[in-house]
Amino acid sequence: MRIEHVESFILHVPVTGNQIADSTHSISHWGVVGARITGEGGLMGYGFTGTHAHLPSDQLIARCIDTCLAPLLIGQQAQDTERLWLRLARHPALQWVGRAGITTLAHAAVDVALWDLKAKSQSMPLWQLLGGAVREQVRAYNTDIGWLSLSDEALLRGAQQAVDEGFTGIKIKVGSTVERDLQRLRAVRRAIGDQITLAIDGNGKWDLSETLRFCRAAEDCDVFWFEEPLWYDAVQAHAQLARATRIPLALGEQLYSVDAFAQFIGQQALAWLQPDVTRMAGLTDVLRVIELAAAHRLPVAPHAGDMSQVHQHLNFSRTACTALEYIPWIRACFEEPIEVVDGHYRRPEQPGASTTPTPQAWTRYRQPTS
Ligand code: 0YR
Ligand code: MG
Repeated sequence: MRIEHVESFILHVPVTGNQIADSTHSISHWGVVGARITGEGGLMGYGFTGTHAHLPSDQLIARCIDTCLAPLLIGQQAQDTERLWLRLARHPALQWVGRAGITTLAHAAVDVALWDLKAKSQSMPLWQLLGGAVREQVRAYNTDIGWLSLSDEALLRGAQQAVDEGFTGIKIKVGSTVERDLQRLRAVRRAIGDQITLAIDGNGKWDLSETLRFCRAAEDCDVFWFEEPLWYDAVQAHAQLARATRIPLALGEQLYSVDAFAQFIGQQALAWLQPDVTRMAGLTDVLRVIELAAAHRLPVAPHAGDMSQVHQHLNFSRTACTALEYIPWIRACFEEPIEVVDGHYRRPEQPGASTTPTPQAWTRYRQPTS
């Protein structure tokens, strides 16, 4: 199928309660910055990256899609996802000015749109195109109850409510002060009992000495994983931490390349890998990380920059992907929204990658791309 048209789009969608914070970010909206690719015959594929809805930087991503990537795609065969991935990654000018960051996010949106188009053209949900379902149920863990901006009471109430709704896993944010976060972690563990997995996420805020102090005191809380405990690129420090604590370490949402994952694995710094199709250069590159994980017998829990619209297809079709984040902010924007029942994702059945926005979302949340 010949690619006829490529166009960027930007949606800004409010988050739960209109404001949330982790240790590093405070946001009111999630940015859905995407590409719509039209093939011959008029079939459309949608893909997007996830941002903090800052319009000037979102417009840089949109401009990268429209002016740098689109010209390399027009006239090409849409189903050639691997070849087109390399064509974009080897862009004669972008490779020099930006091997990571905005260029990667733009590439992510385009790559996912191509996979959506390919799956739609074969009338298959993406998980089927990727080889078929490997499991009946995909376990969801709820992050949306755990923000640092929540009061202690709201945190406990949300955690209890998630358990009552059937979630078997939750994740809470840390990275404020060691004392406050320890007290909240202990209170949540007491409230939910010992049958629910409880992960924590530092979003890269603390240094090694604070993190070590926290980990020593937190080890009796049965922490499922500690995500982004340290600065994102600090491979050696993560390896040192991994040797010093029994708490399993996880990260990936700030890594842009397969090589970066390979470095962390090589230093035995990680127990969980968290690649994201919106943060790496799309599904094509994340599939490589999943292969790498499988080769090292490491589990994968995709990070939800796509709010799991796309990642659910990975968890249904890849044995290494054994847990999936749940944050419901943008689900109502899509023709086939993610749906979690009794703590498990319902398998999507419509053709494509579950990335097609509804006409209502398209008019309600649309922002100018320039
Ligand atoms: C705010 N998930 C994360 C929120 C989330 C962030 O940017 O989206 O906390 O991406 O760390 O694991
Ligand atoms: Mg995280």
